[in-house]
Amino acid sequence: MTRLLHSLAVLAAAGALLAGCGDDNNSDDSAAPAASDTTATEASTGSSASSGTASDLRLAASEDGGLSFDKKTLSAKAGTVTITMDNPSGDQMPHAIAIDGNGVDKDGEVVQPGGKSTVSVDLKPGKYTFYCPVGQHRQNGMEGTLTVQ
Ligand SMILES: [Cu+2]
Repeated sequence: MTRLLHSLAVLAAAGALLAGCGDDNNSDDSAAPAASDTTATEASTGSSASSGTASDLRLAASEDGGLSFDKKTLSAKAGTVTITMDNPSGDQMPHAIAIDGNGVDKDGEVVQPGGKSTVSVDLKPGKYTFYCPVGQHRQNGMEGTLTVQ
C-alpha cells in the first residue's frame, strides 16, 4: 500500500517535470522543484499558454478583526495577475487589496465586511508586495509577498 502510493507520487512528480520541460520558454531558471507545489495544478492545462497567461489568486482578511491576511505569500505566472480578497462578514473593518513593486502600484476598491476587493494587473517576473491600502493596515501587518515567475 505504502509502496503503491509512493510509486504514484513519483509518477506524478515525473509528469510535472516533463510538463515543465515541454514548456520551452525563457522561464527555465525558475522551473525549480520549489515551484512544483503551487504550479502542479496549472501544469496540466498550461501547455499552450506561453503568452497571455492569467493567474487568479484568492485570499481573505482575518475574520477576528486583526490586521492580517490569511496568507503571507502568493505566487503567480507572468501575465495578467488577479487577486481577489474576501473581507469576511464577521470582520468589522473595511479592507482592500493592492499590488506594489517594480514600478507597479495598483489598488483594488475598498470593501466593507462581506465584500470582495479585486485588483488585476499585468506583471513581469519578480517580487511584489500585496497589501491593504486602507489607513495604517499595511504598516500593521496586512501585507505579504507575491512572487511572479
Ligand atoms: Cu485592511
